[in-house]
Amino acid sequence: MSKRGDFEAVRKDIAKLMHQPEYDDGSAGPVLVRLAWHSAGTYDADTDTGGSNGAGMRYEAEGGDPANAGLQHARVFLEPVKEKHSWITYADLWTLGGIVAIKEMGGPEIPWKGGRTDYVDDSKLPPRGRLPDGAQGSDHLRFIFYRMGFTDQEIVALSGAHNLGRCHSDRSGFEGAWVNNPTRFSNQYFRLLLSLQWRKKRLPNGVEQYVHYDEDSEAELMMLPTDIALTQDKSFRTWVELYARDKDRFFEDFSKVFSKLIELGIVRDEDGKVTNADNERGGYHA
Ligand code: ZEM
Repeated sequence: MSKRGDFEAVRKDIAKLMHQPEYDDGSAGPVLVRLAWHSAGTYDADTDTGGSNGAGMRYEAEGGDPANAGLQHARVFLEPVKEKHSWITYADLWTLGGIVAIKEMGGPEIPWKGGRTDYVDDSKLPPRGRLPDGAQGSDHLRFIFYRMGFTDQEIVALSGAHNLGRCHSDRSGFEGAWVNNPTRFSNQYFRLLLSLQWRKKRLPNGVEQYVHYDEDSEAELMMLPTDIALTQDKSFRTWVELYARDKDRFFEDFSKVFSKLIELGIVRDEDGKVTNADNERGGYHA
């Protein structure tokens, strides 16, 4: 148990659980990043519903969304941290988990503030279908991400998270990793998107993705149809090209946009205190 509000102590314990020799590529990092993203990426700016407040994935309505398949692994990784620092809310823990994982995998420092609530406000629950579908194209990406208030540039920067981790046929139906070293944060994803020949492949389960056989590593790399769409759409492509040649700019922009993502629907006063978290019921009160 740490002192209430000692987020440094929590960060340290999250960093310690990153190394998971038995899991995927030996790291809890990628799935932690995906948990943070899916916890926040249900936000709808018009109706002010969804977002990380409430940690709704603990419950079937959101946790059982097929889009969230596999994220129980991330929640299980974080459970000992929650047990040790029981004062932290799940909503804070899941977003902080993503931040710490990105840093531990060599990514940028991302501004993070606590104060999210675990109180589930039924009027703020997101319906299913708010998260993107990898089988679609650029219109769908805009439909999903404009709803959250993101621009084309921000959509491309966020997509750079596909430097990390992999697809699992038993979770999404897609299969494989985007890059050769999927536990190291870099701009490799953008470079490979532009430099390799991607051919469409239909998997035995009927799902279509793009693949490239890499001679050096003797591994097949993959891209989702939505990833390929970023190279085919004029406005998106400009940013793919920029991030492929300028890693620092990618890190800088990714840091900003990920920070924006995990603040969606969180309202703060000038001291940074969250004003729309019901702290009486499941919030963090220092
Ligand atoms: Zn992902 N993502 N994502 N993504 N994602 C997967 C895996 C990961 C899309 C998508 O359909 C998928 C963002 C955006 C988008 C990560 C981070 C972020 C998988 C594979 C799919 C199908 C899931 C599986 O089978 O386990 C689509 C269509 C997106 C629209 C642009 C954004 C934004 C992210 C963070 C900023 C990460 C880290 C993974 C790897 C997870 C893992 O378990 O290894």
